[in-house]
Amino acid sequence: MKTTDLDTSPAAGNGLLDRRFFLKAGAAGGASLLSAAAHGMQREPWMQVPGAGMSELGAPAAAETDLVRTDVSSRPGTTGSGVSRTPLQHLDGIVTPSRLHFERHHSGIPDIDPGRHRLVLHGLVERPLSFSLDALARYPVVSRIQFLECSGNSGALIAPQPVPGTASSLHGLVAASEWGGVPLGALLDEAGLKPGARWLIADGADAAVMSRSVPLDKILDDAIVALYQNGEPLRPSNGYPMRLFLPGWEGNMSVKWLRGLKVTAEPAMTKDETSKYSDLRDDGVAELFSFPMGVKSVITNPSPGLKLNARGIYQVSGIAWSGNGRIRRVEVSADGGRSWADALLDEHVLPKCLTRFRSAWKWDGGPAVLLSRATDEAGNQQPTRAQVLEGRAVNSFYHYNGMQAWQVDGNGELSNVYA
Ligand SMILES: Nc1nc2c(c(=O)[nH]1)N[C@H]1C(S)=C(S)[C@@H](COP(=O)(O)O)O[C@H]1N2
Ligand SMILES: [Mo]
Repeated sequence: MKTTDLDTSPAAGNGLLDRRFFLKAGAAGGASLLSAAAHGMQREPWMQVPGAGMSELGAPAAAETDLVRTDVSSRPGTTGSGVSRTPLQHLDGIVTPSRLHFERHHSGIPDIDPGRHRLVLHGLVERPLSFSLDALARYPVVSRIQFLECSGNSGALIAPQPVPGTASSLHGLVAASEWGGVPLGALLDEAGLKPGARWLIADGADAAVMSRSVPLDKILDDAIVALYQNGEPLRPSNGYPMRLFLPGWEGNMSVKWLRGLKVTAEPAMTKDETSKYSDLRDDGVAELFSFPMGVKSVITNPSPGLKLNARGIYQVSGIAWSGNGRIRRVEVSADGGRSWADALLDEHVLPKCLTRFRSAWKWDGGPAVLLSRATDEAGNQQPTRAQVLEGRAVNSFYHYNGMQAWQVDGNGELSNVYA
């Protein structure tokens, strides 16, 4: 089927096509027509010798040099106090390979002896308990595919002028994994809550002793002590041998290398929930405990660094997520937000998970501004940048979930702009 045979009726301005386009358009992609020379049918060198053997550990194809975490950086004078970012623009689907899951450490990755590590549950409980890794692994495990996002993600978008960046450098502190672990409610049941128990203070076995207060109703709702990530035991950078995982809530609260769980009546007001991870308003009030991550989306392809080489039909694809539940709808604009068309959502639309969306777009070779906006099942619509910044103090950067605009210039290069 030639592209010209396809229904390219517009769904919104500047070339956005109906989202069902790709369902019927098998041949809209970049395959070249088979010539008489039948290029690609000769016996290539790699067909003339037996291939390589098996190996104990898999690795990506050597040619895929972009499949690395980006912007790996640590604060001056430290080795492990910083971040690395998920290369969002080089991934598709919804699951992030563990080796590309972003990292955020406040004092590096501790070298934990799993045999000696203990999780201690104490405070307002009838029976304080201590769990070894073996003991914990004997409890029933549940698993779910869910996102983890640092609340500092996308904070660069508060800059008064748009900073140059890629989907990864601007938004790469988000990832989704299949997290497996023991529901924390089961451990609390065993310990027995005392009257007045309302909060749980979780702390980690790293030198930063990251500690956060979590309301007990969240714990009883869907918190787990995660032991597995994408089917294998957690990786050291993501909390081995165990971490707290709080679906949909700001990443900071999912305490890695989980060591202490203290049941209390009041929050502990730790440094990590007062001076940090709080939202300063322009009236001087700091809002504490902004737990669920707001509804958000970003177009990952095309995006800066991925050039459009020729005019024609493209698949515009990206990820959307919400800490409030499922994504209900994603819309895409190619004219800077003047008109919108519904994107197609991939089959897996899971609660508190990345959802992959796709739109068909016919680039006419001229300038365009691509945007996406997501709506979650609770009815929250992703705000504009101006809406997010309203009422915020200057430099208040946590929990930024505004729409991302990518400008396409006449050469097919993309850049971060404010629409
Ligand atoms: N013990 C401990 N837990 C921690 C941190 C930390 O530095 N120490 N960083 C937090 C932050 S700010 C985030 S965003 C997530 C990042 O998890 P990841 O490194 O698995 O992506 O872990 C959280 N849990
Ligand atoms: Mo974070």
